[in-house]
Amino acid sequence: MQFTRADFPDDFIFGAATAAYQIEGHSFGGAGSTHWDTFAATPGNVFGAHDGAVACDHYHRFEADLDLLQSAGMDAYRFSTSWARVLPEGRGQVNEEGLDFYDRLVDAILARGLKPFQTLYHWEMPSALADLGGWTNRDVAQWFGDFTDIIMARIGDRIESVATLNEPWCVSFLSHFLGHHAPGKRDIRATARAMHHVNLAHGEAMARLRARGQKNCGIVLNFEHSQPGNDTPEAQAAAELQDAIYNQWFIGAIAKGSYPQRVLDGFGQHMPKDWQADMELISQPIDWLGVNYYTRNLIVPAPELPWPSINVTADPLPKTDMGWAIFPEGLRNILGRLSKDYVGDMPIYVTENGMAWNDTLTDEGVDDPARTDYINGHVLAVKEAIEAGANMKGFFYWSLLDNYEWAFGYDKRFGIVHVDYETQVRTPKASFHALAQALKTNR
Ligand code: IFM
Repeated sequence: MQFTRADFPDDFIFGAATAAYQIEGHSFGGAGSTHWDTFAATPGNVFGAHDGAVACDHYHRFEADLDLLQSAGMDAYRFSTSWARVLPEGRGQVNEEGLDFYDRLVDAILARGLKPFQTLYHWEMPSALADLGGWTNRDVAQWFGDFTDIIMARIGDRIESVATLNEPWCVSFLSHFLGHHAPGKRDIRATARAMHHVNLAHGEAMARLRARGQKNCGIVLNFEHSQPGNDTPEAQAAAELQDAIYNQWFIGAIAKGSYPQRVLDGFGQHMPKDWQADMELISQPIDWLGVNYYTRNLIVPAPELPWPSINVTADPLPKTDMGWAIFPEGLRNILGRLSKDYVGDMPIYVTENGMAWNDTLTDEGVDDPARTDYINGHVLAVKEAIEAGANMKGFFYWSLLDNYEWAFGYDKRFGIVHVDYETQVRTPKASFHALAQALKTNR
């Protein structure tokens, strides 16, 4: 790595991120069915019909996994608390075993001198609520608020920071318009509703957190570098529309209380009635912003398609195993833009950044120089953003462990720790050691 801790402010933290359904093993400990279980059980949705039933068996192995994190010299651990583990039916009867698990997890994080960064929703909608329309039902905001109260009453006294939701674009657009994630809908009306209700649920959860006196409350949004695929005015307009849908809709609602007009022009008639009245709740102050960044997309017009009439075109840049172009400049760019146009001096964390690679485990371990380069390039981009004035407070690698990569099942490996899914043996990769070495250098 070409950085050490000395390149960052004293209070800048390094960590790694995971999410409940992707690592815990959802069949353990009395968790209820989620829409990912049924989506995965439906042919054609998920590579190999893989699901999160066992995943990395983190439910039983979390102590050893946290030891790894600590041994890398990290400062913090970003994890999520599964709604369906705590409330198997999404509301009503609480699963005490689930609460006990998160209690033990938080204590174990603290015992290792790590800061617990919690995310309340990382995509496992309880099936019983999915039956009622999930994110398309306005009541989801109250259901989510109730879950927030229940889990925070148990662990809120010990966590460092809490995010309401992870990547609302994925929760709504990717899952209800593109159909790639559960619940696999492809419906513009469902999309408009989900894109508003996910913000409303954020607002309701924020209000509940504030009422409890919870500190350090924020949200994790995903951003990409949306760039015109050629130098025509039509490609420019297509990229601006993609940027509005992906990069502006959520932060605009939260930071400014408004939605981009060019998106409303496209699906405004499908928005829930009187959505404007919700914008005050949605735009209440947050304490920090989490930024997940992975790639850029080259956008071209697709006039033959209905709204938004855009497509992604081939990118000449080197790609990760997901086919995602590697473009650290995009991270520097979005961090600068967010701090200038939306959040000012508010603390910003890179809450996810990482790459999938087709790793090979040998007797010597896993040699993954491409991942080390990826981390290096993106951490240096964060350093440049700090130099340009962004109030950056931390960087979390995605992910600590190889894990369940949603529609790609266990086929894609993002971890700095290799997981053998047959034996559950963990092997830190060369990138893990490179990062640990960089973090060992004292300030
Ligand atoms: O694995 C996901 C994670 O759950 C959310 N952000 C992107 C990661 C890689 O696709």
